[in-house]
Formats: sequence, C-alpha cells, structure tokens
Amino acid sequence: MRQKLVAGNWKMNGSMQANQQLLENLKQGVTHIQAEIAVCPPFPYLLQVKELLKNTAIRYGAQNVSHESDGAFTGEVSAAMLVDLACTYVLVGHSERRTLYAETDEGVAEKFVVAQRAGLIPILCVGESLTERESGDTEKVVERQLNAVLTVAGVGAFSKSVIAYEPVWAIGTGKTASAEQAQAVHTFIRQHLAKQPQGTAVAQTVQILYGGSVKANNATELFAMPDIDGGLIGGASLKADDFLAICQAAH
Ligand code: G2H
Repeated sequence: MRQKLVAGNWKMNGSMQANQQLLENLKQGVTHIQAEIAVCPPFPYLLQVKELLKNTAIRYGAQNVSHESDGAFTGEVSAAMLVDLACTYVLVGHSERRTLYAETDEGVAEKFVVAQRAGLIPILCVGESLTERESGDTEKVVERQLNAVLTVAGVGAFSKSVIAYEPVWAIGTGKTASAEQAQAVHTFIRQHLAKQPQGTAVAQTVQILYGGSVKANNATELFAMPDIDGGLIGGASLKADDFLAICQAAH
C-alpha cells in the first residue's frame, strides 16, 4: 500500500504575509488528513516556511535546484543549501522549467542525481505536450524523460524519489486529464520501471503523483485510481480551503 502525497507547487506566488496566513490555515486544517502533505514555495520563502512548519507533519521543498555544487553560478541555488534549510523535496524538470527555461532531459537527470546525493527527495516531473498527445507520442515522450534518469541513476534511484505525471496541456489551463487518461500513463510509468533489471519492487513502491489543474472537484476521482498516489497541485495550492479539500480527497 503506497502512502498518498499531496504537494503544493506555489510557483512564483506568495508574500511573507500571504504565506503566513496560508500556512496557519493549513496547520489548523491538516489534523485529520491521512496523506503526506508538502509545500514548495519560491526560494526566498523557504526559511519562513521552515519556521512556520516547525513541529508539524507538513514537509516542504524547493521548485528547482542547480546541478552545480557551489561556486561562481550567479542566481543558482545548490542542493546543499536546500538541505541546510531542511527541505525534504525538490521539484526537478517541471514542464515550465523545461519549456520556458530550456531544461533538457539530460540536465533534469543531472539535477535529479545531485539532489538525491545531497539527501533530498527529487520529485521528477514528466509529461507530454498537446501536440505530442495528439500525435500519439505520450508514452514515447514520458519514456524518454524517464530514460534520461534511468541512464545516469538506474532504476534503484526511484526508490528514493517521487514521480509527477503532468500533461503539459493540463497545466494551469483548467483542462484536466480524465482519471482514466492519467491512470493509463501512470500504469505505463510503473510498467516501464518494472521492465528494468531489478525494477519490479521499485515500480510498485514509487509514488506517482498526477498534476495539472487538480481541483477539489476532480481530486477524488483522480486519487481513486489505483496507480495515482496523490497530486502535485499548482493554482489550487494557494488557497488553504482548496488545498485542504484536495488533501482530504487523498486517503
Ligand atoms: C502543474 C500544476 C502544479 P496547476 O504545473 O505543478 O499546476 O495545478 O495550476 O495546473
């Protein structure tokens, strides 16, 4: 039985005041929630989030990490710094990073390895664009994105990571993949991992989240699917009531 995880990706949103309000409301609301819960604020707020979430079960992580360890890399943030701030998770390869900041499969794989080596749990985001889905290439694209990590880290690395399937056409668009569409890709991901030498056990235990316009009104159906282990939530993670309703649906 895999534990469900609901992670909020705040993207480039928030302020000291808004974060405090949001986290205070979350802290009050999470008492009866069974799923693991995490939030991923922008870098400048990690320390604030660390303080506010002290002695709670809510974990937190970053939205990106440098593949470099330290040195003259202006504007970058290292995995060691995230560990220093007691982050549990870090998103790698979110589609916004891949499309807007030209991150490649190989670059994402490098970040995955660096993050994991430092002791963080990478949440590897994969997913196809609308054109790729329409041309029947969904599995090919997801397989290619997974293979980049498998090549450098091996299937064993997935035992200490999370995968988030996020179809690009469903991100922030209000269009959600149907529960069946998402389930089909999640099954494919598990099967692909299971096909690797010594991949069977990892394929069964790795948490695979769905992301892309998850809302309180579609979360129950999505999370009821056998291979969907929770969600990576963008827009709906910015309002405590919406996020809590989604967390409630994950049990
Ligand atoms: C996908 C998701 C969070 P949203 O990016 O990672 O965002 O829920 O706003 O579609």
